[in-house]
Amino acid sequence: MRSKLVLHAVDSHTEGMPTRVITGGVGTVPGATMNERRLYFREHRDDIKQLLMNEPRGHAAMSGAILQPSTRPDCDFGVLYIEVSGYLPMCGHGTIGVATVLVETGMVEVVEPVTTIRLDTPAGPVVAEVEVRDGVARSVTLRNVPSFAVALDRKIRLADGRTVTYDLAYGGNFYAILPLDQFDLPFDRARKDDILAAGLSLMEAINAEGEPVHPEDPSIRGCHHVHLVAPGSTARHSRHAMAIHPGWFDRSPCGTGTSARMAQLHARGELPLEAEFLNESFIGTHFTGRLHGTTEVAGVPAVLPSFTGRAWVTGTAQYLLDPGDPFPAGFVL
Ligand code: PYC
Repeated sequence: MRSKLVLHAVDSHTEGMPTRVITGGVGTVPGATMNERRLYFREHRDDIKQLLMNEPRGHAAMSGAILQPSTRPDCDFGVLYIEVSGYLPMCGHGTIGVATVLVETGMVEVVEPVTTIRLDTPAGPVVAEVEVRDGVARSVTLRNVPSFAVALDRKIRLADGRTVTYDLAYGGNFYAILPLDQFDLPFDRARKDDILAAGLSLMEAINAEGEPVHPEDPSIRGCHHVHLVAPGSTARHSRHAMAIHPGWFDRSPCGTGTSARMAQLHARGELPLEAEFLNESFIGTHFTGRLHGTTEVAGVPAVLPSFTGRAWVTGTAQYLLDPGDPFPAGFVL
């Protein structure tokens, strides 16, 4: 067996969505902040992301997180998020996977009933409170970055001539949020290709008109997620399909999407602070969310969200690259 590199991984899934947690083999990525490391990695080490996310080691909806030393004295670990689609500033399901792996592998001191882990992410620090019973991580409550509504009731014309009305909100990534029935589609997995195409067409139109940009960090930009709300959803229990660039669905209820959705509902006056919000994924799994307070991001009114979900370890692996492998970056079919 030969290999040009060895990447150590603990694979997990959060409410159905994979997170391949890379625990060793990458080294410390240059950069004074995790966002600088994200940009460096995207520029100089995309080969590692492609190897780990693309086929044959990954698949079209693969997602992962690379553990790093923290760049901040108040955090335990740094995290870089990788996906088939690129490098997210923040990923909720991925962070729940990371926190679960850190506890279950004993990489952090495990305290019952709650192990608190502070994580340095490209979007800012977040806190994971892992509920631990009999040494097992049962659930993770993640206190996410400040989230905010960018626009409500914005109209846009799509390539097929249809005009839709959507809200735009930020929860660690930018989310366009709108009822699925604006596309005359049922909330039915049998129509997933049409639902995905609808989400991608809106994404394309929004970015063509002008990418949303984070008011404090212009490197966080673009709308790559469309939150298609199912009929019958309310401000307490919502179901959705999350279409993600370049063409896949989140299997989990999407943590940053849940945060953005709660910020949108709060901006609409429909979700008060401390009210429980149940957010259900396309496959029927759920996160429970809550808003704990208000703040401002560069003068924009924002909320402080948390969400709770579960993750399970699915395997451990050492990913190798044989020098004779014809697909060192994998491939996308
Ligand atoms: O859970 O935040 C999330 C997420 C983003 C993309 C896929 N999952």
